[in-house]
Amino acid sequence: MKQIIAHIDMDCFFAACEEKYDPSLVGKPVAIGALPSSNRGVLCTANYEARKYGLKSALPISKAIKLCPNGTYLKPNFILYKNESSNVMFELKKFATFIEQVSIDEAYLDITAFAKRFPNIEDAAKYIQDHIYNTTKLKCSIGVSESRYVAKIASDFKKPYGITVVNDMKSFLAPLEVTKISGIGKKTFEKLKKLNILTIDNLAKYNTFKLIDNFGTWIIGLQELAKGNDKSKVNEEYGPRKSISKEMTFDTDIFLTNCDNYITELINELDMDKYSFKTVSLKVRFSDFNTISRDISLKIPMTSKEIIKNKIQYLLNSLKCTNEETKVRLLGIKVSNLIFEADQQMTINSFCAEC
Ligand code: TTP
Ligand code: MG
Repeated sequence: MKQIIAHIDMDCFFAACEEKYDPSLVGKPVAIGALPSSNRGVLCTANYEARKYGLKSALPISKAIKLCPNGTYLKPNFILYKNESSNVMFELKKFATFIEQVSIDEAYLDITAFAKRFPNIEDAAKYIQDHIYNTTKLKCSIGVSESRYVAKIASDFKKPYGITVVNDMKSFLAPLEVTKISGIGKKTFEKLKKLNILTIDNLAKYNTFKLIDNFGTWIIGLQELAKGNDKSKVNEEYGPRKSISKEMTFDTDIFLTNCDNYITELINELDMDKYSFKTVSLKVRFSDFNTISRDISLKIPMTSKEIIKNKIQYLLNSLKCTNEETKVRLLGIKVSNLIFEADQQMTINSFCAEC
């Protein structure tokens, strides 16, 4: 392999974090997300015990309770998951020349140099998997390939706690359903089916001109992926955070005039870490699903939650629909235009140096 890319995806991440701190949950069906008491909302995830009952991400809680009445249902603890995610990423960096975190529980690693220390790539991947488990007590699955997107498909291949190394991309990809290629959603799949394109191999071998006639030139990129042609690299580091936000969907719609306490609750839950912000935004979804958002910008970066509260209050008042009857389904707040503490310090230092 010219480059060796590993895609790491943690197993039932939110549920595994909960099990880590409450071992009594291990071996029992556990789901994280909406609570049975709310009867509204969906699951974020479920552990592998719960998946035997059909519980999974995005399943409405009302259905989940019917499928698994004796399951343990927990409210998400995002601060815990973020901390655990940081620990995992910290450990993963030890093996990668380049690392790119793409979500809370997954990352691409360029392990070309690291893998050379082992007799084969499987051993290198096993070493990483064991190290993550030993240091964080969390399990992951790993896919390895010369191509980023094949590595991602491979990490899902033997979940949980699996390792899949793809040496021969063509034969690995050929029998897979074409929807495994990210970018091929339901609609495109329906159209592909009409052309008898069901597998990745079907797409790879289909006449390119006929494909363009049916889909447009954008399909060429996907056909190249189907052929196993993917030259993309692991981008150095994950970029700085762009925003910090919190949303709340109400079990029963509330009056806009009664939002204050919920706003305070949302602001208290904002995990500001070491960031200051220059923009504050409010999002409101009304009972008819009409959704609006309003922003306000500050002259200088701030860290105070009191300021967020003042600005959100101002934005709420400016909605001009404070009709007593107006009801709200969802409230969201966001701070953006973020500056990380260290960068801010650097700016101040360079400013002082110029004085
Ligand atoms: P995933 O990696 O998609 O799922 P998972 O880690 O729970 O399970 P798997 O073993 O199949 O990888 O997502 C990571 C976390 O992101 C998941 O634990 C919860 C959260 N999440 C949601 O909140 N909503 C969703 O719809 C999905 C898919 C995930
Ligand atoms: Mg996962």
